[in-house]
Amino acid sequence: MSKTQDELKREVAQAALDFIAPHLTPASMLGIGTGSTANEFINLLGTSGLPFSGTVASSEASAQRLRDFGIPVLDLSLVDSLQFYIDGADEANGALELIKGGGAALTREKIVAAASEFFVCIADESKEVATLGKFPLPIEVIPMAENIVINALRAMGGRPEVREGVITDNRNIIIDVHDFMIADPKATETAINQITGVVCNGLFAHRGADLLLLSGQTGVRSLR
Ligand code: ABF
Repeated sequence: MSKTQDELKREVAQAALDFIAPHLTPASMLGIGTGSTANEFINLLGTSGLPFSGTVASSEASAQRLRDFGIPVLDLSLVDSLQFYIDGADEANGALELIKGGGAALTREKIVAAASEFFVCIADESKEVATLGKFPLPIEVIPMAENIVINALRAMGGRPEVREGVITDNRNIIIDVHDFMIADPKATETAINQITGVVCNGLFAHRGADLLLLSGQTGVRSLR
């Protein structure tokens, strides 16, 4: 019988916990991501009894889930660095470059990734692609710049659409870029960041994952 999506998420979350466990000390600080795969990781971490001192969360939802397990959650401004960041993704390629931000938390996720010594990305293999861009690329934008950013993204060959009814934690809008096959993720990440009014884009290419764990019907694959 084939494994369900939930079982695949649990399996890859367990693989991440097994990977970090030997490296943890009572001083370890962890960055924890957002989404259903990250939630499975929180469930396992919360009952693991492993040594670590606390966490920084990439969303309020994850922070609450961590606190429900009695795990300390700190503000990143109080922390020097994070030993590991464990989070999901919307798409991942073989170079460990990612699209993230389907949950609109991309700016916070990018800051946590930047503060981390080692990023473990966890996903089921449905997220694996040869070329990034089938998943619409999320971009956080200052509201008054909506039109100029949309025009610039059209000029780059994408089909930008404002995500209706969504305001980010930073009081900005999200523009999702559809039909955007991203041949050079690092160059595209840089180019989008140059558009005035863009706060952050969901390409995690310059700071991609350090380890990508992908669960499938035959087990968990590890890409580094
Ligand atoms: C976060 O959660 C986001 O960057 C990404 O959008 C999403 C993946 O969620 P799930 O694990 O539920 O597919 O990491």
